[in-house]
Amino acid sequence: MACKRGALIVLEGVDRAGKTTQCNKLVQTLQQSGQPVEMMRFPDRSTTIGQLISSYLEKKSDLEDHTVHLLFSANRWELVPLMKKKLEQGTTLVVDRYAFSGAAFTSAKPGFCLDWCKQPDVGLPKPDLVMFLQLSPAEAALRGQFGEERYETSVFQKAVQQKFEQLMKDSSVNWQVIDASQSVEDVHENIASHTHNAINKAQNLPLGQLWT
Ligand code: ADP
Ligand code: 2DT
Ligand code: MG
Repeated sequence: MACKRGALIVLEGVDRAGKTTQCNKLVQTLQQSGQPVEMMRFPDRSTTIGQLISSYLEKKSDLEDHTVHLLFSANRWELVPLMKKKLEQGTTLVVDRYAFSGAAFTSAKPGFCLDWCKQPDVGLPKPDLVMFLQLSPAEAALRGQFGEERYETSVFQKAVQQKFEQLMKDSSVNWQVIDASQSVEDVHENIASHTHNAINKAQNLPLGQLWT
């Protein structure tokens, strides 16, 4: 019998919503239950393209806005062969940010429309589940100050949140909004339950193409 494919699980959300914390916990829980699983994150700062992005985010270099948008997308595309291989081998991928961050962050800049921002990522492997960790700016503030990287300001984050809300109206994507204001454990239980369902469903479905 052919091996059942893994699921592509994405966590999105604003700054300090708990994406990285929850991705790590989810991977740990799935590993403990014997599920083949790996974590990925975008941007993946380890590649040559990722290093250009990282330097931009750290404000060590400036890049023209369209250019950096395309680099973020290229950073996903360069990992597609590896992602497909892992999924086909039955490994579930838990991904910290994906094309939705790409479209939300660039379209929050003046002069960019959401539709243009989505185009470079059309046809990427389609996530079986995208969980949006919802947290108000006031609750995020209780989790500490903004960092030093580009985009980490309250005005910009509010614009990004609005763009995510627009993206979530698209019913071709399996969105689940998660209340990220609960304890780490409670949020984890909710996320794990949605993930188990998505893994079971994905086994019998071909991998889709995003925004096609
Ligand atoms: P993100 O990756 O979305 O920016 P992180 O996972 O890095 O968020 O979490 C941001 C901060 O908030 C960290 O200090 C983390 O320990 C804390 N944190 C994460 N989840 C919760 C939670 N449910 N309740 C309280 N604090 C949290
Ligand atoms: P973290 O490494 O802390 O998640 O921050 N971003 C991300 C974009 O502008 N476009 C993208 O395509 C992606 C994936 C969001 C990464 C920062 O980069 C932004 C915050
Ligand atoms: Mg993070």
